[in-house]
Amino acid sequence: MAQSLLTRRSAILGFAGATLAGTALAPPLGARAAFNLELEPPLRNHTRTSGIRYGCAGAAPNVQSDRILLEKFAIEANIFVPESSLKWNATEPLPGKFDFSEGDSIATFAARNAMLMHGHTLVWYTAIPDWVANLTTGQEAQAALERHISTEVARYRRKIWAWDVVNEPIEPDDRLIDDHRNSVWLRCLGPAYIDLSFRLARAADPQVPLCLSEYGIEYVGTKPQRRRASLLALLRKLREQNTPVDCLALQSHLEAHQSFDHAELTGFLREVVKLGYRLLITELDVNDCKILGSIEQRDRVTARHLAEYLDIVFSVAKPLSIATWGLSDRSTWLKQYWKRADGSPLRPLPLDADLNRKPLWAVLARYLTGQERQPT
Ligand code: 9MR
Repeated sequence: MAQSLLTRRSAILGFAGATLAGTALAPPLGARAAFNLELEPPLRNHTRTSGIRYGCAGAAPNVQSDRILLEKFAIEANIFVPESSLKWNATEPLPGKFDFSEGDSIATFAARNAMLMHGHTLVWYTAIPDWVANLTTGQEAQAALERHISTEVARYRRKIWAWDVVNEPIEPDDRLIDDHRNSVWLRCLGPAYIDLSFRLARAADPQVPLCLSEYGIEYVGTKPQRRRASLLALLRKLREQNTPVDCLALQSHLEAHQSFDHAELTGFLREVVKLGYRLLITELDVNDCKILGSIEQRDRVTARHLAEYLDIVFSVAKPLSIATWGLSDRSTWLKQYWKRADGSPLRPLPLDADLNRKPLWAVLARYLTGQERQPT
């Protein structure tokens, strides 16, 4: 076991450009035979046949202390999503003083393991340094966007699979025009900040797919309904303006206790695709905070929930990629905000805290083959 781990580690980390496709996985001690998931090929292997990439979000290797988890990233995924390393507060903490140490560390790791990066994210209302939050005029904000977007996008040209250019532009609770989210960008430039950001990104890299990323559109209820309507209206407007947006990034932070609005979500996605946008699933996790029962029962519920969701998306269009927000339950952002009543840890990701594959992993494997559901 130690020997095979060592061999795998050098295969993963040692050779620039080495691919892991086809890496055989020894079943870890304690794996449950019933599923036999450990013998299945890694998720990234399916890209060859389906064209769909699998990614996961994590911290940069130079800040990441969990080397074993990092190895699993390279085994399972062919996209590395910097969870925070490319956000404005990380890359331009002071005006014009760029720091790409974390982004570069991920780029190096990705190249060594035949992975691409998903660019997350250029323009967001949060994760910005004070000097950005305190901008007050349109002129200042435009100058900041121009320098930031052109520098960052140019730096990672050909290393980025797709860019989340504008992140989370809709927030009905802010009660502003067209449900735009309140942000320094909206205050200084009005809704035109979105068009400007995409044009700057396109100028800095004419090839890379550019995404608008949003969450909270999956379920029944007045708020998701309003988000879908306002997001669709925005996407329509951007098309009319010829704004260079290629894709809608569906964040897909799912909650297993909620009910999908099948008809509305399907209709929304159909309209988005009709407008010419491609779909990506970019921040997938399945929150089991309110699911009662044993671990096995909870895992069954989350797996069913994910399958139900992917069925809806795949019935409209095959997404270009599916990325989970993390890989293993040992490290998930949800921990900070959600606690289970029974005090046990959440299980929202494809691998458990011991890095064993779970039923959620199996659902992903099924859909990543691209054959589970054909668009109707
Ligand atoms: O998971 C991320 C967390 O570690 C960061 O502290 C936080 C602020 O930068 O962002 C989290 O990721 C968010 C993502 O960037 C955008 N969609 C929602 C994600 C979860 O909050």
